[in-house]
Amino acid sequence: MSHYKSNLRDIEFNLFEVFGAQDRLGHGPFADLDVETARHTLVEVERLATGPLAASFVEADRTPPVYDPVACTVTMPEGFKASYKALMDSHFWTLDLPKHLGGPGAPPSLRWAASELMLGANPPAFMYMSGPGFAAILDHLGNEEQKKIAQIMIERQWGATMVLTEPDAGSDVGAGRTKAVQQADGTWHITGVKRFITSAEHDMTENIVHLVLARPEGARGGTKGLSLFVVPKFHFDHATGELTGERNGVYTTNVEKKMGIKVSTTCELTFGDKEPAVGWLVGDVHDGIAQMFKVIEYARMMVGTKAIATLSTGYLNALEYAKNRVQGGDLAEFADKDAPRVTITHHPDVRRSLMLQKSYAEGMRALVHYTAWWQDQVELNLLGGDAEVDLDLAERVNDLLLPIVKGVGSERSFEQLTQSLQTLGGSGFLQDYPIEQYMRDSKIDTLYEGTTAIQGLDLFFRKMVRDQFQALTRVGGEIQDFAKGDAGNGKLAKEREMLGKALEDVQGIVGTLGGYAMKSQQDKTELYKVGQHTTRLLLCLGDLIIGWLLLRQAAVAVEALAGDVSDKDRDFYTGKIAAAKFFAAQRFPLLTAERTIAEAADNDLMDVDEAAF
Ligand code: ST9
Ligand code: FAD
Repeated sequence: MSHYKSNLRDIEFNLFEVFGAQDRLGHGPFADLDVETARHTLVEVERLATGPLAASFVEADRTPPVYDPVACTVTMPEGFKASYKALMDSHFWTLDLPKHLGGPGAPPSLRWAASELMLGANPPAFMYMSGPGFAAILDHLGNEEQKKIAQIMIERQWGATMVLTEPDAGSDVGAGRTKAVQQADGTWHITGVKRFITSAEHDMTENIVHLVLARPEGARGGTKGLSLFVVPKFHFDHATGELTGERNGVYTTNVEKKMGIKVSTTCELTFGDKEPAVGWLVGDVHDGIAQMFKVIEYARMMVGTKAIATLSTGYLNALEYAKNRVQGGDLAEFADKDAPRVTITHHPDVRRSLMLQKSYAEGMRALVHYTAWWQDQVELNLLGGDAEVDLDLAERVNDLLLPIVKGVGSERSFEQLTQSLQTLGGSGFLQDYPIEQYMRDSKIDTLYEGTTAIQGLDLFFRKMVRDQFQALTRVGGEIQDFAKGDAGNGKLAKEREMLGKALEDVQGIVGTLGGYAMKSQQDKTELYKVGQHTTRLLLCLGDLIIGWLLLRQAAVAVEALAGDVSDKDRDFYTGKIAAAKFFAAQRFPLLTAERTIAEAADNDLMDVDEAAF
């Protein structure tokens, strides 16, 4: 039995019933991929995900990769290798590629829909698979020779990594000390130690290409002094891709032992200790941090989607257990000790918890699809299709939503997975069920690709203040229009009113933090008040958007239920309405309290002596 419980019905609901992918598929730049092919693709991806991809989930956790410190190599577990091979043989990794590199011409919305299924079943396999995706970015940024390297990476299905972090440079990437020295032949020699590098060593591909941030000799400090280099594990003929047999001087000198995603190798990489570590400057320009952010933006969306996919399968596992577990009598019959025993789905507290899990899992899936809709608009603009909004706005809104997908997606998923585990009682704590592993495997999502604190700072300072609130105004306007409209045929009137109040509360928090930021021009310590509340803002804006999207889904469901529907669909749509109403009733009122807290901010906390903590 597969650990992975997919929710293709809900994915298709988002794609076709809520966000209208049928208007984009089969047209313009996405002409080669029509609705029927898209649906077929998703069914096939689901088959792969719940089957061969999910098959190594437990083995990969219990018998993790083995590191040989003498040879600096890693042996991967056999079952995981089989999952990885099935994934590569499926060629679904081409979905993310542009057409000139062999992609099928799929819009981001379909790509993320398919990615959710793979990420829910086996996230490390998805990450090892990303070599061709890295190649697409190298193709975009690189010079002619590097574009050829990108093609070789795809043809030969090489692995790839993103290499930023150092022992003293985690969130603060600009503190990196890894050095690059230019050689007479135009190449660069890299020296230094990077840590925590995902997929940097394994035995599943012929070569691994590292994209490395390093500081050229004499370059300025901070992120702006960093450049991006291509550093392969093995040297190869740049025209044919044939390995020359020569080792490049980049070695994995340690593999971390971790809480979760144990099969994903997390490597210390040492450059230039033995042979020189030869690198090539990407695109012949010194613009490393901006170039690396092309990878990071994708990876932040990926991490959020991974977390949400895990919550979804966690919830569905919990639901299945709850429907079968008989324990205790109906609360309304509490005086009758002989009353029949019931399944735990009858207990109000279990129902509360299950509905909270459902509303976050489905509301955050909608958040991924909403973000992907904006990404579709970006691509339509770039590829000459009929976009509904212009490129500038599409990019701004996508930028605004990324920290929410990543930061809120990871935080709420982990939080709600504790609820999924709780649903199973003591059994949840056992390795007989997948949820304890889900929790261990998903904790990383709040940490890598920028911790939650970093997402909160990014959201407020870059995506709001620096954007002059343009993207936020657009999204706020859409929410306002929905709240003031008549969606739901009278059945969602109370919830739309609550949405209006929730919007006001979140706008209140934004305004309050904006006020502190303004005052910081006179008194720099006002920024501490902002910094104490950026994570709060992130989570509150997340709840607002999640609640709004759930209500949009509920409005679609109300309409669908007015027509002829199958019994299965009746249950599905009824569940949509129930989740939206529940979320509005139980989460929106909390935003008022959050606003009160933000408005009452002072700097007392900053004055507490460290010794008093
Ligand atoms: C990691 C990997 O954790 C974990 C999993 C790996 C999985 C790998 C597989 C997935 C990859 C897939 C491959 C690709 C597939 C593609 C397929 C599609 C074809 N947005 O604010 P400033 C830039 S890796 C955009 O002054 P500080 C911008 O250029 C480790 N750009 O920053 C800016 O210049 P300007 C992850 C942004 O104070 C410049 O940076 N580590 C953004 O110098 C400077 O900005 C982290 O994520 C943005 N949001 O530095 C580090 N922000 O302003 C977290 C900045 O002129 N720390 N830029 O435009 C941070 O993000 C910090 O805020 C900091 C601060 C380092 C940026
Ligand atoms: P720190 O930056 O030391 O943060 C410690 C705490 O302080 C955090 O809670 C953080 O939120 C908080 N904090 C730090 N600075 C601030 C601030 N300015 N304001 C508010 N709070 C702050 N890196 C790569 O380059 N490539 C990879 O492939 C990769 N894969 C990884 C895989 C795993 C399993 C792990 C654990 C890490 C990986 N990383 C990778 C590194 C990862 O991106 C960093 O761990 C992350 O960016 C945080 O850095 P740090 O661990 O040094 O924590």
